[in-house]
Amino acid sequence: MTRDEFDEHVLRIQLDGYTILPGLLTSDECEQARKELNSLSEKNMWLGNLFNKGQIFEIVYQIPSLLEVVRYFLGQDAVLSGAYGSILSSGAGGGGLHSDGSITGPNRLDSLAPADNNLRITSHVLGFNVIFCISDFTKTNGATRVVPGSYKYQALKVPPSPVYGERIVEAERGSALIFNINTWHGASENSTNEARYALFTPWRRQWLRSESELSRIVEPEVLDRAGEDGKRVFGLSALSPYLDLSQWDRENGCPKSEWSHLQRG
Ligand SMILES: O=C(O)CCC(=O)C(=O)O
Repeated sequence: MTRDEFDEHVLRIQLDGYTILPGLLTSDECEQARKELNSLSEKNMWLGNLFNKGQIFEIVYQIPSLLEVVRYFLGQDAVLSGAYGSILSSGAGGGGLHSDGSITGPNRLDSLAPADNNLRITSHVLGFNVIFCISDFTKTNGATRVVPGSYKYQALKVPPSPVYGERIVEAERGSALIFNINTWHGASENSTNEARYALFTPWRRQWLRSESELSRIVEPEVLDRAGEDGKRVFGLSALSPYLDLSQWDRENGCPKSEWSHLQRG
């Protein structure tokens, strides 16, 4: 990515709340990911924490140009907070829009305090969703739709769809749509006969509660393959201590026997 391209993506995120990074995955990588999603799905496996379920998915947090944009907004210690697959079948999609971060993040209704006056935090980017297009995203196959600029809207409640300005994001296979989690978005209807494939890879500020605690989920060999950067990406570089030092058995690397009930899985 050239400096000018980087600046343009930054501006798009600042103005519209989203941008499209083209050509992050090759056609071969998309094909491998598609096959792997189908195979997991045929085995009835949940399409979450994909980095542990197929080596092809490890690429999603190892693309320098993507990391550069993510870290520009979320800090150098931004953490991956999930990696999900989506197979949107014919006829599925459409319906309402939502913001992300409504379960464990800043858009959680129950976390609004009375003094917030029903206003969410819009001053800073707190998280992104990064959607990898494993299929071409077209006007008719269920591509994500977004409302440009909606990330600045302070009220937490999302108006019913169709919302003024909402648009379907068309993007080539191998691109990634990156958007501020405050952006109102949702899948559009897939009116074609083929499934739409995608990977959803949300990122958060390191100090924000993630969708999943990946530091405790990631397999050791997956972490190994991520190299030094893996510790940041999976949030291991800034873990809060969960035991008092006096409770820790240094020699054996676990809680002392009288505190063994505090052992983390
Ligand atoms: O399927 C899509 O295009 C939208 C995905 C979505 O809404 C989400 O990841 O929060």
